[in-house]
Amino acid sequence: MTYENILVETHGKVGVIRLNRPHALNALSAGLIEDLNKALEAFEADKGVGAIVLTGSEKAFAAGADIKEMQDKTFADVFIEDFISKWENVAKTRKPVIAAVAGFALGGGCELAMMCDFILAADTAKFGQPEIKLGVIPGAGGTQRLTRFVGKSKAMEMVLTGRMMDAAEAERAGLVSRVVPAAQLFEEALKVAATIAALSAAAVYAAKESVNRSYETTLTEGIRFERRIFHSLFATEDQKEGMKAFVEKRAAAFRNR
Ligand code: CO8
Repeated sequence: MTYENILVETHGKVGVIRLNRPHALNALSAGLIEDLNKALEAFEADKGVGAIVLTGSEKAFAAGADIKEMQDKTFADVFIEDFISKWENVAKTRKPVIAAVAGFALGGGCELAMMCDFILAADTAKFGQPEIKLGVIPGAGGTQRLTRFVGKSKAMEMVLTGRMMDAAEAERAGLVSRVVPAAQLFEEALKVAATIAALSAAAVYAAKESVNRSYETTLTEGIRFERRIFHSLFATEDQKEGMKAFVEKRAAAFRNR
């Protein structure tokens, strides 16, 4: 399938989605989000894909929602269409999604990266929530997810002033998992995604669900949830194979599904 606003390819068991509106720094138009949702759905259904990389260009992961498309909308327009509600699909994807961010990740672009399971950043990456400068506030989780990532003080400063954070600051603050030289970003993201895709799919889904649970419940409930999911993995062939392979000092051959 070909798309107008994204490029899609697979590298072994890794699905890659590249945001591709170069004339607008990958601004997130309705068309782009529609393409993104379709591509995610296709990778989610594809048994040959075990992990997904979401990336942009050297200059921009995405410079936010498309301001030109949004500027004339009225309150009734955005309220009735529930503007942005369809933009959350990345966060609902069950397969791991890694954001590989170079250049600008602003507004909805930063929010989109934060919806992924983790962010690998190029040393050129710049993160920000500049919506306040447009007379609005973040609308796709920026006030909520950024605060959970970096804490109240830094999130508040960024959301209130629109200041950008560079890659080094983003790593110090815990927004990104790692920073790599820009020229190595894509290869590194593919490598990490391939590592995940080679593991037991049941264990990978369970791990993702359990870490995400920590955002939505108390510590006691989260630990109980984790323990039960941990127990359930003893029902899989991959648990038998993974532990047997360790004891036999060989690489595990997971079934992956
Ligand atoms: N929307 C539409 N067009 C854009 C956007 C955008 N967000 N960002 C850049 N462009 C366009 C520019 O208009 C320009 O087009 P043209 O050549 O036709 O004039 C082209 O991309 C190149 O941009 P610049 O010339 O401005 O490039 P610079 O290198 O000088 O500056 C910046 C780069 C700093 C990134 C600058 O473009 C900028 O400030 N962009 C806007 C950033 C912004 O405010 N983002 C927040 C948008 S609001 C939002 O995201 C609300 C969240 C909604 C939820 C989203 C859910 C996922």
